[in-house]
Amino acid sequence: NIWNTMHEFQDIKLDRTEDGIAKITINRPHVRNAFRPETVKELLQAFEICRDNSKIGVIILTGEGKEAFCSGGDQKVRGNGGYVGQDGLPRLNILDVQKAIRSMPKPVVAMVAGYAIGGGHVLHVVCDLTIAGDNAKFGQTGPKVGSFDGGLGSSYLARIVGQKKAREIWYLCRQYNATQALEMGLVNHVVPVDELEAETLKWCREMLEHSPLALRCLKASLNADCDGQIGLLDLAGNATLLYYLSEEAKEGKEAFIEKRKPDFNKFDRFP
Ligand code: 2NE
Repeated sequence: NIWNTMHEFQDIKLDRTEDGIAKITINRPHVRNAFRPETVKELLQAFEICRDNSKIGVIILTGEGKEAFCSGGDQKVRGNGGYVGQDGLPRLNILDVQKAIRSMPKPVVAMVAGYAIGGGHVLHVVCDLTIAGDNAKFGQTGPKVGSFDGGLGSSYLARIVGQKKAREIWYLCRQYNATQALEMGLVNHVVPVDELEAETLKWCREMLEHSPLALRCLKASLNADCDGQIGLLDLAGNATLLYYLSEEAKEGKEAFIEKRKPDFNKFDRFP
């Protein structure tokens, strides 16, 4: 077993390999890995742990078992105005997880066996890459069950598969198999489900060989193309990070601390 527990949760599992791959598993197979508010809180915590751990380079998001990646919001705890947790408040906090995946400065890979449906489908859509088992099934159910995700679940989906296909997926609520998903560019690769984890790890390890800062900036750049000013915020945050690492930026800080005038003239002005 290559997996070591990073943190104990109730609804999810958080494991890691020695070489810097984290795996977040939604662990509610009795409801096809549907999420309730507590699941979502734990997912947010897990993503924060992975973000803050400098040894983690890539994160896998998956569901327990081979039946389902995730079947979306737990309809059994859906109340008026959202999904109701133990605190009695109705929430749609899965949108915060989508934001966390999107702004995570490390690649997030969806590893999909079985159903990726409804809000579970949206989760794989917002991940950077998707590796699917040959038993995977994809689709939205919103208009069938009285719900919809008009945010990234629609607009970003359309960036991936095109406007016509995105409308078909949402309006008709059909299910698509792994081959169809591959054909429409919805997933990166399909393998026999028994080889899913090995293949996903292979993709992760290829990314781990590459410059983390380059991957981080590429993710922010690709996001910025559709994320408006929030996309620019993340992209510019990376520019600031890189600038802080430079002698030029350090001169500004040191001059302030030493109560002297900064000497920026000693730095080259690049063409
Ligand atoms: C996922 C799917 C297609 C699987 O079908 P199948 O035949 O393999 O399993 P089955 O028998 O339907 O499900 C097994 C058990 O899991 C529960 C079922 O009720 C069943 O429990 P029992 O009857 O045996 O007690 N289960 C499955 N999905 C569940 C869910 N989402 N919530 C609660 N229990 C669930 C099939 O199960 C299916 O179509 N599931 C529903 C998918 C769905 O509509 N999800 C919600 C979409 S809306 C959403 O996620 C959302 C949003 O639109 C906007 C914001 C936030 C969330």
